[in-house]
Amino acid sequence: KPFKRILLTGAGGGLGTILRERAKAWADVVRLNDVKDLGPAREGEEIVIGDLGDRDFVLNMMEGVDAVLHFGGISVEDKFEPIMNANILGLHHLYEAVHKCGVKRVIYASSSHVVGYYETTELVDATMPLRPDGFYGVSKAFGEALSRYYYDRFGTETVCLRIGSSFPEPKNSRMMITYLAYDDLVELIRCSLFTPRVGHTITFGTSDNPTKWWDNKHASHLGYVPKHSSSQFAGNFPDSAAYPAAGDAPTIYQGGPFVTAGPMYK
Ligand code: 15L
Repeated sequence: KPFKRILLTGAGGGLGTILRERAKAWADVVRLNDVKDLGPAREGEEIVIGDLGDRDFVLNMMEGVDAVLHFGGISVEDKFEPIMNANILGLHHLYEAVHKCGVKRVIYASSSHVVGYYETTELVDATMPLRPDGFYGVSKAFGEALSRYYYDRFGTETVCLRIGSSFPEPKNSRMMITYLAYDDLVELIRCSLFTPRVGHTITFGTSDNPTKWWDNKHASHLGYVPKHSSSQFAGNFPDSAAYPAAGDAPTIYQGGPFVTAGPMYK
């Protein structure tokens, strides 16, 4: 297999659970990390339970790793402190460890919420200024900046995946636009892992949905071609073609409900 050992963080999360099985095609061993219990290790797996906010833990976890799929951390809007621990401090630990252990490439689960404050009438590309829609989006923006720095400083390659909405199927009209089928997610990661030179790439992760908010022209070198589309679920959301229908914030802005979720104070 191409890699000896891939580290998958957030292995117990929504996408981590999918990748736990799918990453096996790419590495002899998949090392799985989460803060929560992951059950027993299956064939070809190693399990390391611990907190990304714990520096020594993260440094030890990286020993012997060739590539990282970083899907760990807080994945929705929350109070600043947990986001700071897992997504900001944790990311700093991760890149320190990546550098120390000479890991060549990181696939970083960023989010479309780094640009959630663009309006739903705008077409956004990877060179446009960030407009996060909450603390969560700000933390993902930090990850994009930190990984850029590690590329410029040390040549560590990262592909930042600005994932839309990756679920079994779209749950509302907005997700008809942001939907990323699991198979397309896996294909996007495969392209991100095996394209010979990626430098620091930012790519939007969606399937080939009828409506598009994001222009992936700056990531064409990845060769990612989505095979799925939200169109097969159009019947579930009869008025989704007219989205946004109303004039309230969650439909004006791409971030949808995230834009009004924060800030959450203690
Ligand atoms: C995200 O970034 C979240 O991780 C995910 O749970 C979804 O809510 C998604 O965005 C979305 O915008 O639908």
